[in-house]
Amino acid sequence: MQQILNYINGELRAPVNNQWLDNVEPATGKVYSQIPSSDADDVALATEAAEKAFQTWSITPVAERSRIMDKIASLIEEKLPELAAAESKDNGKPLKLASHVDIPRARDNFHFFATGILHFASESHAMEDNAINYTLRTPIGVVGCISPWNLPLYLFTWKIAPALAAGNCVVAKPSEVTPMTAYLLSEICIEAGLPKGVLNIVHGLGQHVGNAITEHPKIKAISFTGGTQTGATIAAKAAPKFKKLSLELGGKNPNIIFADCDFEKALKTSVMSSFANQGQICLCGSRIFIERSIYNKFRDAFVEKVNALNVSYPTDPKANLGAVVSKPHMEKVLSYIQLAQEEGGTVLTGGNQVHLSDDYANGYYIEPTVIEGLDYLCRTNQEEIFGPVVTLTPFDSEEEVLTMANSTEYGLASTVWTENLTKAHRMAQQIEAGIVWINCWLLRDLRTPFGGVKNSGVGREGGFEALKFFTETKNVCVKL
Ligand code: TXE
Repeated sequence: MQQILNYINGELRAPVNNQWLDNVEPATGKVYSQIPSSDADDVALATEAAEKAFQTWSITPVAERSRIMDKIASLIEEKLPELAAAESKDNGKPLKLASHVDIPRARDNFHFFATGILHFASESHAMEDNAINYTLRTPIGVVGCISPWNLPLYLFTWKIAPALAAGNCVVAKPSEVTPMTAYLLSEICIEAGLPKGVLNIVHGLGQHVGNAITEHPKIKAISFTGGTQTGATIAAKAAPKFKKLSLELGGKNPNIIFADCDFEKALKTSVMSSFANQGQICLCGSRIFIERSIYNKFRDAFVEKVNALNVSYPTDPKANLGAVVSKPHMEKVLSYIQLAQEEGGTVLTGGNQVHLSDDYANGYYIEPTVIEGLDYLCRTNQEEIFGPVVTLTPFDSEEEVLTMANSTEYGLASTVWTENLTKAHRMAQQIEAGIVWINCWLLRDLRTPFGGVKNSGVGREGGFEALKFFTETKNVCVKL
């Protein structure tokens, strides 16, 4: 049985306590590898290595940091098939999704910040009374990056790349549910010649490793993506230590479809925004609001397309949906489908666990599920399900749909479908979200600010926002 290792001070090593966790393949429900069940001792070693490496990495010329990071990007590209296969096996997502989305984006994250750092500048402010101010943005030191299981390498590198580019050293923790590609990234970093201790990857449980990262006095900033509840736990521990915090949390995103939309485009994209990655993307549009005059037409056409989706094992080229990430998560999603029916919803299609055959008989598969007839304030429409489940709700006016869209504790992303530009901009202004897509979904420019409001998080990732997060800002005022 393969045992993956921590990556500390440039070496692949077992956890100090020699304790291991089973890693289950969602497609089959079988244990296929083991990961370190590390603890505070491993985080201490990683932090010590990072602190030592920081003395050099922080003053390494930006062009050299950029070169090494671009080498990592090239190696991710070179090893794309192996990384995609590992990601698909670890997460349960279709192989073609890992190949076309997850791993290319991980490559792009490294390439983007390897070049972005070359253009990162700061301001100066001249004063009338013969003085000038200039702003210095310097690396923080050792930072912590904690990431989730839904887009494992994609989100892991989305944090690590800007942190390294800005000259910090990192103690990173991938989800214990999907550790494999983070382990393969360790090997890539060694091959790329990343100096030892610059990046350290510690595997294990959130309450042991994640918590130790949050608590460690020498780790000055925490960048976290995951559940809102966990985000609150991290914030409570980090706040008294005055650590910088970037929290990308849950979402319950509205997908608003007006009668004057481009119907076919809205329909096709809504299938994607509902069920991509088995609905396990914090940006998925899980609450679909449809203007009443086209409600029946859209509902029927949408259900017809959903019925044509193929739930299958991840390496099946025909798979539109693969397995959800774990047995507990499958049970959580199925419990919400049960709740929806108790709250008065009607399941228009789906609603059941899918039982495949042979090797996949014990995998975690759920039918794409569409539910109508629920009140917009019921739990099903207020709580993040994070699976292949969407609800349909008609609306009669902009005011009504804005009230419903903004009614949850979340505010991450939203989608608006209308050919009326004025209405689109009016909606974008009033929707409580960090991201508004108009006539598109998941169209991403890495330079843009990324993050949510309310219980969807604090701070912004992306572009210079990320580089500013991972630097300390100092103003120097000089009397001329
Ligand atoms: O997140 P967790 P999970 C949502 C989604 C999902 C829920 C839980 O609703 O069902 O969050 O998912 C580490 N201190 N999203 O289990 O538990 C943990 O080990 C420090 C939305 O993935 O938050 C993992 O590495 N770290 C999200 C990471 O935090 C802790 C994507 C995320 O785990 C910790 C995924 C602690 N006390 C889930 N406890 C998005 N916004 O994209 C856990 N961790």
